[in-house]
Amino acid sequence: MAAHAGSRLIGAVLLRVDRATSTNDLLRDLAARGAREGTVVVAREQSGGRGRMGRPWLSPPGGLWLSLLLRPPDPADGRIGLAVAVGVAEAVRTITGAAVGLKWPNDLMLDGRKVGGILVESAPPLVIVGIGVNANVDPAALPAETSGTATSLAAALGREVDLDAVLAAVLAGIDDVYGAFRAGHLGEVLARWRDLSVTLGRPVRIRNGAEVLEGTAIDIDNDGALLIERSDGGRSRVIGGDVTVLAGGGRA
Ligand code: BT5
Repeated sequence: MAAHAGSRLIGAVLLRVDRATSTNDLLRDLAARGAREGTVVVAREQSGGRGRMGRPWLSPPGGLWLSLLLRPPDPADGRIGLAVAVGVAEAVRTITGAAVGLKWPNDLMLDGRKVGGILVESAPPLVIVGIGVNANVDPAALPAETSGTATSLAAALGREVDLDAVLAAVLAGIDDVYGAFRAGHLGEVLARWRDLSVTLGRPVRIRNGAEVLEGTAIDIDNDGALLIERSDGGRSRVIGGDVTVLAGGGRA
């Protein structure tokens, strides 16, 4: 493990490994052995990377696969994932110039495709946040089910990005937004999320298990839930699920 200089929380302790099954699991083990808040684990590749609800997350070399340990005021606060997504998206935009946006709740989007995702696993009083960014990954090497829906920074920019520079920027970006989050500046964090959103103002379909809901995504509320205006004019408040942005309508 190597320590950074400075007073930053996120990445003050940083462990790099060549390969992990899942960096979330590796960090969970470290947490059980007393790792402190802000500890980060980065793997060059994962053999058992996962997304939400146990879905597989393909993690070949060339991507940015990391997990970080947080001890937030309320480990069940769903806005943690939104806050981390803001930090990652802002940093990637600044350091690479790629116009990464956010799709509620946890997707990093680029050119209408998924370029990364965030997995929040609560282990009270801790929270383990996994972050995957397809940096220099060839989208053609990703699973067939992602064909046409996934991209990478390199594919979109037409050049490889400097993984270490992206990692450093992402850690600094999360440090910044998590600082605001911990200080209780939720309004600011949610405003930054809205600025990056590719969901709001758009017609969407939301699947949550067997439930399907369609309408226009109009906002996120103070708790980070997605507010939908249905075609019958009524409103729904969504706290989980998978959002598909439907073609047409609204702002980009
Ligand atoms: C996510 O889940 O988007 C969260 C992904 C989190 C990955 C990080 S990597 C470091 C840390 N360690 C882990 O084990 N995980 C975290 P979800 O929204 O459920 O999206 C999963 C779906 O995305 C899958 O069912 C596939 O369809 C698709 N997918 C899989 N690998 C992908 C990839 N590399 N790029 C884009 N889409 C992918």
